[in-house]
Amino acid sequence: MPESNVVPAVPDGVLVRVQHFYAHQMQALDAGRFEDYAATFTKDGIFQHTPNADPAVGRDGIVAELHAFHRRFDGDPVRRRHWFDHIALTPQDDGSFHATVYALVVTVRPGGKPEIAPSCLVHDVLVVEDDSVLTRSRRVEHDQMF
Ligand code: SDN
Repeated sequence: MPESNVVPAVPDGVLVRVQHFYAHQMQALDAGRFEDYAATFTKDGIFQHTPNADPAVGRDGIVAELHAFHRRFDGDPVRRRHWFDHIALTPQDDGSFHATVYALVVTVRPGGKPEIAPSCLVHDVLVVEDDSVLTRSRRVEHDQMF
């Protein structure tokens, strides 16, 4: 039963598990541990980090896409951190959760100031089971592209 028309009820504990999951998932990405990041998706997981680009499918596809994307930073001593906030969960009829999340990508180079770009809206479908959380699909919108 919804708490209100706009704020769906979510079972106790799910939000904290999702926050914990996102922290590990995004720290894996920012540390360049692409296999670990891909392992946070279901085996058939779908990942689209940039609009109008073909989505990566499956864990091997996600790893390959991330290696290809990050080649632009070869020789560039850059640190990128993906900050998530405002995690809005909506239970789906099949037991999964839809999550819309605000994400900021913060980039820093040695001695430089942090730059924030892009600002994103993330659309995830999360499979939350007794002992695991996995991303079934992720589609990232960029706020400057409208
Ligand atoms: O995994 C994400 C990403 C992501 O992987 C991104 C990548 O480059 C690789 C979760 C949530 C948001 C994002 C956002 C991005 C931004 C994207 C393109 C760029 O940085 O220019």
